[in-house]
Amino acid sequence: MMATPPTDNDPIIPNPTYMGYVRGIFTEDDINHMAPKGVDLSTYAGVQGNATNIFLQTLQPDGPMPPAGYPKWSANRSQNFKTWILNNYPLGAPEAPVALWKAALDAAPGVRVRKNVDSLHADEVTALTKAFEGIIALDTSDPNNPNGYYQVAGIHWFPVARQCQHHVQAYNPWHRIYVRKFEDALRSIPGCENVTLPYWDIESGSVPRLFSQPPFNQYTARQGVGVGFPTPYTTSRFDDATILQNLASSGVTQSIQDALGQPRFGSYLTGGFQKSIIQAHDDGHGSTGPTMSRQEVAAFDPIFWFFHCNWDRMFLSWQTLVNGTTLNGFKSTLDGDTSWLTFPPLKPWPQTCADAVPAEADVQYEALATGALRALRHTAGSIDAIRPFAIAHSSRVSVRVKNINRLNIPGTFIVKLLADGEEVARHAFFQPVDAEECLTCKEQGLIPIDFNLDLDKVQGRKLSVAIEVPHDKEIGGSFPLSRAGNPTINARLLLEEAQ
Ligand code: HEM
Ligand SMILES: [Cu+2]
Repeated sequence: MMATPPTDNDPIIPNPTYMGYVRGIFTEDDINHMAPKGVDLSTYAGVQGNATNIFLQTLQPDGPMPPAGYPKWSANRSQNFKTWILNNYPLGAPEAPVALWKAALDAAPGVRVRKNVDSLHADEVTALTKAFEGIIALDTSDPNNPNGYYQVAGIHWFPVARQCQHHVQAYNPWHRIYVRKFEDALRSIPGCENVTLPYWDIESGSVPRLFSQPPFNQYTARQGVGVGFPTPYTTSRFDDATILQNLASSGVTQSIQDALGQPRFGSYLTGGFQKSIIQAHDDGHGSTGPTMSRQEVAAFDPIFWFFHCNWDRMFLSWQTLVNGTTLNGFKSTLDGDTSWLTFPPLKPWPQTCADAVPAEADVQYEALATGALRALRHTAGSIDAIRPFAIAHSSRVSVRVKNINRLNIPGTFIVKLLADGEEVARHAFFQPVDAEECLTCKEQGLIPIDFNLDLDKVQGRKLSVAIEVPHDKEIGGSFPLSRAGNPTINARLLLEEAQ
C-alpha cells in the first residue's frame, strides 16, 4: 500500500489551543483505533497525558502514526502540536460559528422542526391541541397505554418511574430522550403524525398566550399522583406577571448566557456549561408555579414540555457552539471522567448517555440560542495554575454558598443573597420533598449555589444568606441555616484563561 503523503493544509498557528485547534486534529478513525490501546485521543486529559508520545509517533518522515493508509501529519501540524506542548497545553475556546443555522422551512422530509411556541400557525396550533387532547384522552381508557399523558408525565417522578435525573451528568441526555418520547406520544394520535413539540424561549421576556388556553393551561390527573397530593390532582401555575418577575429576579437569562459562554461541559458541582444551565433550569421550575416547583408532579403541568423542549434546544445550541454535536466532539469538552457516558443506561429506557448526546439527525429547532454572539470563555472561580490566567472583564464576583445539606430541606428551596438586608440575587434548587429517600439525591447531599454578580452590587455591603421553602406552610417560608448543614460562603473573582 502506498503511504499517504503528509497532509499539508495546516497553517502555522502561533498560539494553538486544545479547543480551538488540537482536538480537531484527531479523526473518528484515529480515536476509535487508539482507544483500545489505552491512548484516549478524544479528551483533553487523554491528549495532554500522552502528548510527548503522540508528538514522537506522528513526526514525519518516520513516525508510524497514523499508520499507512491514513493521512499523515504535516510538518506544520507537528510544529503546532509542539507549540501547544511548550505553551503548557492551553485549553482555549472553540471558534464560535459565525451564524447559527435557522431551520429552513423546507426541511428534509422526516425532520422534526421544533418551532418557537410564538411562531406557530393557526393550523399548527390546531394539530398540537388535538394531539394533547388525544393523549390526555388515553389516560382514562387505558392507564397503561405508553402514550397516555398521565403515563408519560409520570415517568419524571410520580407515580410511574420515580426518575431523578437532576444535578447529574445524565441530566441533558436523559431529558433529551424524555422530550422525544413525549413528542412520539403526541405523534401517535391519528392525524397528528407530523406534530412536533414547540419550545418556550424562556429568555423572550414573555409567557406565550397559548399556555393560557386549554388543554395547555392546566391538567387534571384522575388516577392519583402520589402520597401528599389530592386525587384528582389539578396542576397550578403562577400568573404571567409573577412568572416573568420570578425569572428576572433569579437571573435565568444571565445563567443561560453564562452557560452558553463556557467551552467546557463541567458538572453541576464544579462549573462549566452544566452548572449554569442546571441553575437556569432549576430557577425556571421555581419561577413557574406551585406544580412546576415540585419535582414529584412538575411534568403534569403542560408547560413542562415546552419548557423542557427549550432546555434541549439550549443543550443543542451549546453543543453546536463548541463543536460537541458528535460523541467525540462532546467528549473533547469533558474534564476527566467519561465513564458516565456508557453506564448506566438511562432508565426506564435502554439508551445510554452516549446514545443521546449526539445531535439527533432528524431534529431541528427553528432557531438555536444566539450564544454565537457571546465570547466563549472558560470562566470559573478556580482554574489550573499551570496556565496563565486573567481576571474576567467587568469584575464579576462569584459568591458560593457551599455545603448546603439539601437532604434536610423538604423539597425545592430558594437561596437568597441579601445586601444590607435587601435581596440582590436568588436561585432555586429543584428537588423532591423526600430527597433523603432518593438514591440520586443522597449521592450529592451537599450542594453549592453560586451567585455570579457584578462586584459593585455587593462591594462594601453587609451580605447575608437566607433559605426559603415556599411551598411548605408549616415552615412558613424561611428555613434555618443551622438545619441546612451550616453552609459556608466563599467569594471569588471570576478567572479565565488568558488568551
Ligand atoms: C493521529 C492519530 C494517531 C495517533 C496520535 C496515534 C498515537 C499512537 C501512539 C502514541 C502509540 C504508541 C502507544 C504506546 O506507546 O503504547 C500508537 C500505537 C499504535 N497505534 Fe496509533 N495513533 C494514531 C492513529 C492510529 C490509527 C488510525 C491506527 C489504526 C488504524 C493506529 C494503530 C496503532 C497501533 C496498532 C499501535 C501499536 C503499534 C505498536 O505497538 O507497534 N493508530 N499510536
Ligand atoms: Cu425539569
